[in-house]
Amino acid sequence: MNIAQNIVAGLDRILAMEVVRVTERAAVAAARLRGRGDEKAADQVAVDAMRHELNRLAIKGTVVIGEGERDEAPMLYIGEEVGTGKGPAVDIALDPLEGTTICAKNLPNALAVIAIAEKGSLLFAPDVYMDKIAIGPGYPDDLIDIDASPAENLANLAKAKGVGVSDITACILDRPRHARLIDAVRATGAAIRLIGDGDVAGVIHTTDPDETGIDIYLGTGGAPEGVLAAAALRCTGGQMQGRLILDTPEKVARAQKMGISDPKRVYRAQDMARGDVLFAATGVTDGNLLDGVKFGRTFITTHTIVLRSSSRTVREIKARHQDLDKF
Ligand code: VTB
Repeated sequence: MNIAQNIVAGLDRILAMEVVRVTERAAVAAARLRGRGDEKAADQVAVDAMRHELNRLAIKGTVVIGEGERDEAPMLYIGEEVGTGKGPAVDIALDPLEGTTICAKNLPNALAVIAIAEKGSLLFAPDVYMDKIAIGPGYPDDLIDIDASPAENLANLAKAKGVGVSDITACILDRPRHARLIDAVRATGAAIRLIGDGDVAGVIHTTDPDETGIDIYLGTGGAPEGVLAAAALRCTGGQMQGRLILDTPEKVARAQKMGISDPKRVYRAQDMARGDVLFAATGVTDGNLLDGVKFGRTFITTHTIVLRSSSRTVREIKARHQDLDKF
């Protein structure tokens, strides 16, 4: 097969294989610090490891969603150029350790995550909160509506799924700000899976309810995490809506600087991550969809999911790393 055939639509499909190493490496680094109570250290090693591997990819990448603004994040900051520079120009959204607290406490579903998209096709989201709602694939378009009440959304979902509302489970971040949302969902009879952190995983879990037990994601979390989750949903199918919470003039101004003119806009998954998108996540701690990194005496195993929007292929890659020196 020649290179022209590889570039069927959008991104070079070889990248989907190559990108696995990037999240694997970050996950292994973070996993060494699982359960040590040191979130910062776990994040730092994941960032270092991801950056190292990312810079070996044959891309001309720009970090669009990263560790923060240049002055606050020395590595993988927004705007940083990554990759060898010899290859396609791409946008990158990443979170070397999504769920630093989960990792520090050694709780489920910490991930190393990356999304790669064609240049200019990822939402340049400020680091503010985003109100989010998401469901998995196989439902009629526009079944969920971020402006409808939780009761309406849950009733519509249950009806479309052919079950009662009490058979539906919603995933919500366990935060005081969600007290009213939690009450509203409980009033319907639906169940709630409360998570401590990690709403990228929370959204992805809606795409496989039989495996994860989660049908819908609701609530506010980080906007950067919203873009990462949207990238994953673009690949798996499913629906998501998000709205930035720009509740101070300072935040509105910050968003405006990043090109966001309508502060109340509702973004669907396809508005946050357009065109051809690749997404990879490696489990750091054991989780509902991915196993965490396992350290054996002679090898390390990693479990990664790799998704591509143009083909909708979902690949799970279990790797046994025997050259331990490279980590
Ligand atoms: C979520 C979650 C992250 O931040 O976006 C959350 O996915 C939202 O912020 O893992 P608060 O913690 O302020 O509620 C994390 O928990 C941490 O980045």
